[in-house]
Amino acid sequence: MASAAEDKRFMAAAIRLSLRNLGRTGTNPSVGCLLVKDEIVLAAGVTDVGGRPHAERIALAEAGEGARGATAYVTLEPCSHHGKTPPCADALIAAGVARVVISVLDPDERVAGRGIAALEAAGIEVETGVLEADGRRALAAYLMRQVNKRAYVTLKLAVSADGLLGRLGAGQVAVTGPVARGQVHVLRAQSDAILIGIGTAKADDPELTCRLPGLADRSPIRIVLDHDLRLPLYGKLALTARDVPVIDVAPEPPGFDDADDRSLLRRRAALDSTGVEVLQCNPSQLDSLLAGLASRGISSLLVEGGATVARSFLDAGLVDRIHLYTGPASIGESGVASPCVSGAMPPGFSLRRTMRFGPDLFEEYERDEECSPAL
Ligand code: AOF
Ligand code: ZN
Repeated sequence: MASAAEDKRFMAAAIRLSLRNLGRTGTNPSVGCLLVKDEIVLAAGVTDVGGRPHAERIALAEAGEGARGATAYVTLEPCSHHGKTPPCADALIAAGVARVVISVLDPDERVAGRGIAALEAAGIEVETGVLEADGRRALAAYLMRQVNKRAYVTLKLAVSADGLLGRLGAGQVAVTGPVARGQVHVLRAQSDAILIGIGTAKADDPELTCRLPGLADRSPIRIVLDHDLRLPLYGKLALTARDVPVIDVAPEPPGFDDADDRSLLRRRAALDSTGVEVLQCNPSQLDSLLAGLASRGISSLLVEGGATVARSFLDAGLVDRIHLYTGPASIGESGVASPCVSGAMPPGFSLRRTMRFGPDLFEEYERDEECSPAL
């Protein structure tokens, strides 16, 4: 019988493994599973790209007969439903697994405790809630969409030493170095969608794709908040919209009654012709936008710019996590102030970890539980 410390050690490894396919499993969570016997890992599985096969099936296939009598460490309760794949609980039972250790219960109403019940009914010993806080963190986007029906929001800010985000009218200003920028590309790869405001789209002409070697196939959907349909037709976003989707969020369709409306309609038709999708949703109603994105299967949203957009998400109470990068250089005059800087964060957020990427400081802040929607 494994000790509590051993259970935590193997669960920590399973959680770490689950991060491998974060952002690549569609609406399905990226789950990690280890099969362990006599303190030796026999097999490991992580939910496959696209969401199937599930983690347990991959690990069981690898272990073969060796799974008999083993302990399975799974970051999410094994499924009990016949969805696109048969239940993992049945597969664990059939393989003769003796014990199943789970971090987080699955809120999917087709599962919700039934996975555990099936395992226990078959005489398997089940332990739940092991490293649950870490497990929830790794599954946060999935849990947010399942339970709260909205996308989980990470706000990323790159701030100069004097607390500024960039220089007005100067286009992209390098605030952080290449290692920190590489980290942002990893974060992009783990996110289902990335969002900026029209001001940033016009000033910076960003591409917003993930351009790290080995991760270039993992670009998120790109979203622009664009009240007046001003997204440049010949900017990088519109020009690459047929390769990586771009959603331009604009208010209700205009009427036909005045010249302004007619020009909006013309711009809309022009955007359509580039492959950009115009999504009708008031860009000021961020909660309905996040709900709309969730209903399209977008669980994680990375908000990347600029100050106005960051502030509106913060003011609406819709930021779940902040990734703050602080570079060593100052921007000085005509700089745009960041809504938050190291040591002066909005109330309700706590520092969770700090790292150095070359000359840059990275800090991750998480929303305090009492200020977060229930997960
Ligand atoms: C597991 N292991 O690795 C994952 C699970 O459409 P399906 O059949 O793929 O089912 C999707 C649901 O399965 C999803 O909502 C969640 O409840 C569960 N995901 N379960 O046992 C896994 N990814
Ligand atoms: Zn399953």
